[in-house]
Amino acid sequence: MTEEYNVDKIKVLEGLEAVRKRPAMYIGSTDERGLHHLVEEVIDNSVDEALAGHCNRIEVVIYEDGSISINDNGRGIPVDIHPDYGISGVEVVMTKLHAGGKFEKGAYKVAGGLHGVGVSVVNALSEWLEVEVRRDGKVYRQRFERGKPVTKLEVVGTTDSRGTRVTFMPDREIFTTTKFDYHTIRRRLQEIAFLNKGLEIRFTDRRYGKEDIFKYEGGIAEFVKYINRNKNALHDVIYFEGEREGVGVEIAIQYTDSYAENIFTFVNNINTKEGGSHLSGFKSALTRALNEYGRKNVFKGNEVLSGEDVREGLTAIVSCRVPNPQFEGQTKTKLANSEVRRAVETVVYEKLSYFLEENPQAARKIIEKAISAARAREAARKARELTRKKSYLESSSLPGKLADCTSNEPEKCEIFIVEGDSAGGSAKQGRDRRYQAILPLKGKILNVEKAGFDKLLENDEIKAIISAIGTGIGDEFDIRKANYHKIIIMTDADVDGAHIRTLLLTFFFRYMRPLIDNGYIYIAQPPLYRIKKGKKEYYAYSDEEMREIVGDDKATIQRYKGLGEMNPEQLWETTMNPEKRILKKVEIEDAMEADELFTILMGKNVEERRKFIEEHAKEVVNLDI
Ligand code: 0RA
Repeated sequence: MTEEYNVDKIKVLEGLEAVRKRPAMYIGSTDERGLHHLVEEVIDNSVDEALAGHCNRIEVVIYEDGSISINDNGRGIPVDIHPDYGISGVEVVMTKLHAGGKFEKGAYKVAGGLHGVGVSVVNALSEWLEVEVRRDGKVYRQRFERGKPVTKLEVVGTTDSRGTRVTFMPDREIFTTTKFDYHTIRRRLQEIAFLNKGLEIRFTDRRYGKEDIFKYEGGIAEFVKYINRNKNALHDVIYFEGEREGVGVEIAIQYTDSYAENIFTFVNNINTKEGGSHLSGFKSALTRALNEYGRKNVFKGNEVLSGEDVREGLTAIVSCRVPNPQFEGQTKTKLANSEVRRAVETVVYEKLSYFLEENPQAARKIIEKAISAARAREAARKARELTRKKSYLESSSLPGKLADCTSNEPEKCEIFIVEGDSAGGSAKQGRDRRYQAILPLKGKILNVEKAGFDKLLENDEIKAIISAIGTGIGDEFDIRKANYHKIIIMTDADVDGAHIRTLLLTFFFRYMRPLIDNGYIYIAQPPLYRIKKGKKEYYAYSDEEMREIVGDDKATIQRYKGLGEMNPEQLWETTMNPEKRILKKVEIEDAMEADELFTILMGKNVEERRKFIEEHAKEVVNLDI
């Protein structure tokens, strides 16, 4: 051994110092996302009070100086002295990691994932934090700086109200940005208000003079109505709740005439993006209840509705209260508790069957929608079988236009989906044929938002994409069969290019969603300008960069209108060469916003679309979803 074991090197980190040393271990990251976890954490504590039935109002204020306060009318953090620590409850909650025991809040505490790390973590990562507690007729206050108390817990007044107000300034020494985003916080607050009927949430952003009040007596039923506001609903929202094995189940359902499936699931107000046991319980009860009702009342022959059939055009919220939630999955947002599957399945089957019997008109519309989905699927299956016989969709015989790569290792392979035959030609010549495949698209691909499953498989461009990628679509999708781990959309930097890109993204989002969730989809960034300065050549990918390169000496500027204007070498150099190119990974932070975006951008309502594009001009141009 060359290095001696050195006891001095081992330093046992204790308390909040550990949090300041390794903030990412507690809040995931120190970027904008981590910053907003701080806000989430404090809000969660207030919402926990609401869940326990002690609080019906939460107030969030962002101040001009960039600090934020979260105020609630809950029980207030205990102020008496903790027997083990000899300090007040407030100080325990603010300075001890995972303070439990005497100050345990019990019942539906949020736990797992990045949530439930404790307000002490927020305190540790704040330049300063002030807590005000209103309890037993008195107002108490204490201030901390970078996690350390700088005042005692003092009585500063009297009051006849109760509650807790936490005000903090995130630490610039920790975070890469300390600017709270109005939209991120507003969206989450509205979501919390939808999920907790009757809870009033006020949000004020003094930096911009904005104010919102969210309060929904109808809870998740209003949530579903809100999500479907730009779609054509087939019936009024169906809402029911129940309890089994200590698990609270709340469901809201509404079918529209669209083809998309939108199920959002929550556990103790946490968005379980990866689904889990509650989602599978819901799906199986839905399929069972609708088939049974159909058999008794609607079917003429021996029809059987599949899961996909009964979920076409469905928007649903599944919200559960689970005493000890266990989360798994890549982002720790997949519910593992098996008792929840049984609870949700029982409640949904019972209550939905009852609803269908009591509301034959709505029931008929829903069953008929599912039957037509089943017919389209059956037609598509037959068509596929026909084309299979012609061995068109078989992975062994790829579409004629595809110039495949030679490597058989999907992890190393990429496919460029290219707009237009001429750019496709350049890409084929310019590529590294070992790892890069090229699939040129002739025209615009089908708008899947306006077409059903049967039309989907009649479209040549879509067929070519499906067979090249190899995973299948919908319920048959299997990511392990992907022929490429990078699927790169390469379109012109103009309006048509943007349109084709959106059409492709809509298709991937609706039918091959796991490709997006697993980070397989990318957007190529071709340069906007070629600049010649003397003998040197430069490429610029934005106006800003172009101005920087041009500077104040002489230069010739060529503006690229399309990929077709570049020769194979240029296309390789600027857009395809892994060493030099810029790729944007497509990430969907918020599935609800993506649904709204695609519904409006690709849907039938022209007036809505015009309004939306006016309001979101920037995002639509960049397509940063
Ligand atoms: C510990 C115990 C109790 C409540 C809280 C903490 C509490 C924390 C926060 C943070 C923001 N708002 C909050 N409201 C309450 C239970 C108190 C009791 O049993 O009286």
